[in-house]
Amino acid sequence: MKFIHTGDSHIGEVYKDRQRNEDIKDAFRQVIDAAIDEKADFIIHSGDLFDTGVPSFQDMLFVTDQLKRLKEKGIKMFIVPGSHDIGLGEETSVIELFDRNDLLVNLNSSRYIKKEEDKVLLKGEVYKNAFIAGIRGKRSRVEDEIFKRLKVEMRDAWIKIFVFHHTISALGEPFSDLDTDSLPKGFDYYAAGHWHGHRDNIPYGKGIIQYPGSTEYCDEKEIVDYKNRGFYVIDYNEKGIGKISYSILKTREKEILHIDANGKTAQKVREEIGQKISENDGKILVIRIDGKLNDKRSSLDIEGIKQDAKSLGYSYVSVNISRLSDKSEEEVKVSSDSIEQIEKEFLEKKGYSDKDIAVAKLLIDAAETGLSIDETRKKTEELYKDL
Ligand SMILES: [Mn+2]
Repeated sequence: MKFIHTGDSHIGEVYKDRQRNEDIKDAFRQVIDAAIDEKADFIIHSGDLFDTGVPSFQDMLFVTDQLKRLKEKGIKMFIVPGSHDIGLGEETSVIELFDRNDLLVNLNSSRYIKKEEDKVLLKGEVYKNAFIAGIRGKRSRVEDEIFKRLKVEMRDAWIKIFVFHHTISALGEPFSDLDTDSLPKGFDYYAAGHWHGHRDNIPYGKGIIQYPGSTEYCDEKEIVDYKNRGFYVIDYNEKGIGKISYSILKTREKEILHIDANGKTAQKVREEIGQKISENDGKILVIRIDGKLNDKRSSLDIEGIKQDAKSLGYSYVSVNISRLSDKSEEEVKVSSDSIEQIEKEFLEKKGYSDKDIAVAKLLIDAAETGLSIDETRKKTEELYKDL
């Protein structure tokens, strides 16, 4: 027996770039192809099938077509709604629409989960000698209380799979949203999603936790940080889990350029980039420019740089100047001594109007005092009325 574990497909408008959004769809299509080619018994999807809880009609049609291909081959997909699949109310999800149309199995559909005052009863399903249960992700980053009250109705099977959508503390990432120990015990395979990196074989009880990562790079940071994208193929039999392999998806070649702009003019930086890139067949290009430019930052023609690269064949170009400074930043010398006065003087010298400075002060104060969004909005409106 064999199943595929994938997650974080993010079908939707992840990028403001048509081609990249098509790439994302293509990666999902490759997973479906693999399930059919490998004659998988079923697919486990650990959430974020869509990038938004209200996907476009076109994106829903695309997913429908892919799920129908699986259904024709008798391959079921078991899924939990991810943080991105969930609608505004936290409880509903577009995933349920596909469940009711019998195109996938939503493991958090009301037939599997029952909330009582002090506990949450979770049922799963035994399918092809595997017991499968799971808990959906959450939209907010608040620690999920549901895990503390969880009672799983365990059933006998060759293997037991638990599907979830959280960044566990064991990963050591800066933003974890679930204490690893909160996961229910007694499963053999913990199919994790949410964190887009790829991490194998995290021991937990008698089982293992696995993150396959997203099927495509979902932003510039992921393009730079992650080496490749893929999904797991897991063999199992009456003795439990057998061989596990990580199947690499075919994603575009990528090129990461680091440009040191120190003491260079904007024109020189553009020329240097021009010398470092060359004709190609649809690569992804990320250019990170840092240092101190000997020109105004705004004189760097980012659109022009992108056009230069696109004319050579790059399919997607991202230019990152968040760590680029320019010489105008030195020119501000402040003489005030209180923090509030320094902020005010700095902004005045940078040429901001009294109105801008008042808004900036309000936002700084709001951040410091932890003012709620509603209160901040109310105060901002009051401020504009006065002005
Ligand atoms: Mn995700």
